[in-house]
Amino acid sequence: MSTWSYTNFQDATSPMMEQLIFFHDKSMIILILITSSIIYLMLFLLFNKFTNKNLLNQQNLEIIWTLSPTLLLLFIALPSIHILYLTDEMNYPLLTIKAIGHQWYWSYEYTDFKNIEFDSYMINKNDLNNNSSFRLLDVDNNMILPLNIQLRIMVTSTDVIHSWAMPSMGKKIDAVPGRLNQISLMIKRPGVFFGQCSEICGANHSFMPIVIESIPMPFFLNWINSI
Ligand SMILES: [Cu+2]
Repeated sequence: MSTWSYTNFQDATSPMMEQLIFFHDKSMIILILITSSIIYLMLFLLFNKFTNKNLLNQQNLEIIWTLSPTLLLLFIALPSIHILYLTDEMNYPLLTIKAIGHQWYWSYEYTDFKNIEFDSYMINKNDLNNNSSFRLLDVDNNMILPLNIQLRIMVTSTDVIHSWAMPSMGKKIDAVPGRLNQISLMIKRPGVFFGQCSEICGANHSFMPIVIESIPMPFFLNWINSI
């Protein structure tokens, strides 16, 4: 999870988030390369007294400084589009869970099983366990999901637009009333992961966090049977 003054990405929990972080790092390297070379050129131009009588018409130079930015942009655009389309890929999900936004809590329906649905409210400040809970992030009923399984989350809302977001998995999708949005998800690590509603949805927008608890498949089936 993200803690105080942590400005970087959270550790990736899903393969898609790993790819997003790789792409971010790659484009940052290109960005630094461009910025530093431009700064160097500008300073070089400012602080020297050289003149070049041939610089009035230099076709070769113009070809180079038109083509090189084009190529750089292509090197950014192609992987970006690749990842964009990969995030939309469904990959034959084995389990579907419906996440429904309400003012102001989430509810989850495990539609592959009979009558498994529950609400997920933030734990009030007064009810927090000081040793083990996180203020404004922990909920009374975690969304429990199995590890290493292709999942599908269907997201919708009953009142206003909310947004279901889980940063460590690279997922964020709007919960729109009357519309069913879907995202695919594969969790590669066991643990408890935190997200928050990411669409300003009313007075208690800040108080409808999302908690995913990922556990191995046998434990998940035990949990399903125990409900
Ligand atoms: Cu909301």
